Amino acid sequence: MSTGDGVSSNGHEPSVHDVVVVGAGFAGMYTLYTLRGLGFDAVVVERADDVGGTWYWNRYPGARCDVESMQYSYSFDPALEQEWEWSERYSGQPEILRYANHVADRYDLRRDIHFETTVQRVDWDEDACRWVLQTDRGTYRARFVVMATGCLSTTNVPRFDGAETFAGPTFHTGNWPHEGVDFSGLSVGVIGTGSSAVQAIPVIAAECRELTVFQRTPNYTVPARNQPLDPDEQAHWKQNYRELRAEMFAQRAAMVQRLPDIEDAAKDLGEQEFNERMEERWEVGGFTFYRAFGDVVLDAESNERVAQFVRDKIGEVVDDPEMAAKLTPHNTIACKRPCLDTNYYETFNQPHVHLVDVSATPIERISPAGVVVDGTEYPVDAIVYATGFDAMTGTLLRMNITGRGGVRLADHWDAGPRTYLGLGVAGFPNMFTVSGPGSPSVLSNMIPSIEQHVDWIARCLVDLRERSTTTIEAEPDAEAYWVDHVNAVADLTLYPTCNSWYLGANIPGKTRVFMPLPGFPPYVEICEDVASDNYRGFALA
Ligand code: N01
Repeated sequence: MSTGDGVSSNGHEPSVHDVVVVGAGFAGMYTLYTLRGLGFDAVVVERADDVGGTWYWNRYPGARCDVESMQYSYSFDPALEQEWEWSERYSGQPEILRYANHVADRYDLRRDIHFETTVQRVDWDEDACRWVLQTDRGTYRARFVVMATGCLSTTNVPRFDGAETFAGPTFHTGNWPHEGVDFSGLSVGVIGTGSSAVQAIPVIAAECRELTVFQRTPNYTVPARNQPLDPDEQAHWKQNYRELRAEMFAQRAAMVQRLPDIEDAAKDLGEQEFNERMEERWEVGGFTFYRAFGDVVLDAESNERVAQFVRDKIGEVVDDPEMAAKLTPHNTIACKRPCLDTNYYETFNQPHVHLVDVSATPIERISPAGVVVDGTEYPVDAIVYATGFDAMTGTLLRMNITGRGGVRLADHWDAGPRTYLGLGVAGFPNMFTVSGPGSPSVLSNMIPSIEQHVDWIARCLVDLRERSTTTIEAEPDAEAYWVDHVNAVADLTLYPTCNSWYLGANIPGKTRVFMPLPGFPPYVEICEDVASDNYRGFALA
């Protein structure tokens, strides 16, 4: 089968394909599965030596998904849904990686995945109407390219003076050694207090001799209440998967909560009713906490009330008032990615756990023996960078992509990422981004979001094939309209009020633009509508 350009799946040039997919995480694997099933000659290139993406790289102690297991899985094959057994309410990284491997084996995906292959350049060849991908293993040509490169796949390692002089080992949570790390007997420094650190700190603290956490911004976190998955609950999901998946898709973050979403305003409730509702959700655990009211990320007064509830909890959990004060955030709650934890605040009651506030006086430098803040050296044997990612755009921009007329994606996105629907970019024909900037992506449950994007792309490729259309490209006006739309939706919320990675604010020099689009169901509707309306906003040639 071919896309009409003479390149067949049985073609003699092994490096020429209908579609090259970049990345073998959940997005890349599902893209390959789907396109192969539709008769396209698709190949995946992946820099790692195996599948799993995020779950391949993020092997830090305590790494676990914040989305509940029964909802963080593929829905495309009912047989797969039925046969896979999850063991905990939230799956740990090893279990999710086992699942990714199971999927790769079950559908024989590896035969079309070229591992240990890093993309170095991606250029649109105008005359041949093809993409040319230069990798460290040779050149690939394809009519279409699908960037399944993940939203959090390029690590952010801040430049600290003297970092290279440190005598001990250093680790980044997003690039953890596969053989694991033994911290027993060591004094460990952790830099950062985001989601990764919130998960890793209690586990590292349980193992090491001394733990010193360097905190720039205190974080709100809500108990996850992880536990073994109740077999009856698993059976219930398996018996009702179709209805429950439909329910997930109707939710703004594409996941069903344990307690119903309530849409009233937090600021309107009496003291007792407010506290009862919050307490119940604190006990149930998970993101349902943020769904107690409809306006937590919309109204500053309501937000402050919910934030104060968590601040009071920190005061109750942490014994030392000085430590509690340092751990207490004062910014808007949930405008950064909310964290879920297992004994995070409790960990700071342990005598061997120390907290260094680097908000007013940043880390000055790294010395051979430790971390220096405000002239004081904190000796550590090992440093864990839990400092996050150059999110959403970092990986795409590092691939040196040039489109029509040799225009660099980096230049086109100079003032922040510009896409149409988070799927296409003007001037970059036949290039699709899965969970790209401008789509719900990281504000939603990633696997359903990925499936929605890949299904849309697959339908589009089939439509193009049937019409013998060779290129599809976002129109500049449609792209401009979409960028305005994403900003307008974000401006209705409190999201832009924090220095978050959603805005690119964690990377020095990165343009601040709110990158994901809040609201999954209306987005899905728009995508359907665009496709049904002859791909409105895309030029077909
Ligand atoms: O990264 P982060 P992360 N000096 O950017 C600090 C997903 N995730 O890896 O807040 C000192 O959130 C920085 O401080 P500040 C999830 O979407 C999912 O933890 O910028 N500190 C912050 O505390 C999450 O949001 C799961 O002031 C510095 C920390 O480093 C995303 O990944 C689990 C610094 C970085 O926090 C990223 O989380 C884990 C400096 N120079 C992660 N630079 C799931 O459960 C940065 N920091 C699915």
